[in-house]
Amino acid sequence: MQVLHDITEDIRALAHRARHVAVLSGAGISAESGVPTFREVQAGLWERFSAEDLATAEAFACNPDLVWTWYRWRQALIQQVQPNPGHLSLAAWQRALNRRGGSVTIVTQNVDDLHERAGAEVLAHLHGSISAYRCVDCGEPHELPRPDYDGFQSPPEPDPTPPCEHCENGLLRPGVVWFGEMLPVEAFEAAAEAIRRADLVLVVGTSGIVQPAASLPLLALERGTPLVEVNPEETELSELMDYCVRGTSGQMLPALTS
Ligand code: BJW
Repeated sequence: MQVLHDITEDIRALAHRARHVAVLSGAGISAESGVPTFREVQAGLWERFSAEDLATAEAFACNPDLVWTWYRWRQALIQQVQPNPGHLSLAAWQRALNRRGGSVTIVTQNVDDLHERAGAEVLAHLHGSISAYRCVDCGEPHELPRPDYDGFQSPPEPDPTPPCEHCENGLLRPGVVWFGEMLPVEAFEAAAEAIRRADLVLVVGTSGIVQPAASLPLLALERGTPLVEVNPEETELSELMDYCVRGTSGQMLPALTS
């Protein structure tokens, strides 16, 4: 494993030679847009809670209004922020490689839509989407108006969780994957296939703590496919990498992909 603090000619050459690239992204890629990462300390009403404690079915069952409001506030914040140069450069690279008959396949653990708003196509949102809703009882999908919180302000007091208008029995929940829940099987299999097919795999802005997403880079390792991490910090996955680029995705991805 080689640790780099800038994009060197070697690594740029690796990126230029690749025809089929797979990217596994995590919360860090959206950090420079202003979306807090999952494992940093929260602010305002939320500072007493860790994100890991709120992202569970048990937390929702115990205190649905609290968990509901946390998600609506995060959705409001995500709507208010913009894609950053990390998202934009991956989208541009995807278009450029597509034109040359290659591909950049993006697999994200993020529940935001910043890759898409940057103009990229995303193969799989492994942990779902923060703007999708369904009933906890009957599973009926629901569309809701955008939250009217100001995501930049101190988060509001808990709001009541809306009931399902379809079965009139259950409450609505966000369409995300909580701890202890299965990932969408087709999305996970498509992601695994993209990593197996790739001739270069980038792992960007993820701590590599959460399974099974964190095991996807092992599929590249098994095949000897070059693995490159972009993250300012060492992670659980760093040891698997050929190169660890120690910098932010907003700075390093434009240099790597141009
Ligand atoms: C920058 C940056 C910048 C900062 N530029 N970088 C095997 C062993 C042990 C446990 C398990 C296991 N298999 C399964 C489990 C249990 C569990 C798990 O993994 N637990 C771990 C905590 C140990 N997994 C599950 O429960 C999964 N389900 C499952 O396995 O089902 C099968 C099953 C069912 C029943 C019983 C048993 C098994 C489901 C996992 C779902 C995860 N969901 C969440 C919440 C989504 C909704 C929401 O957003 O609220 O997904 S948790 C949270 O973590 C979220 C994220 O997508 C995910 C990953 O986090 P990520 O993206 O890595 O963010 P951070 O914050 O951790 O890291 C940010 C990184 O960015 C850092 O490294 C920074 O340095 C970096 N960074 N600024 C680049 N500018």
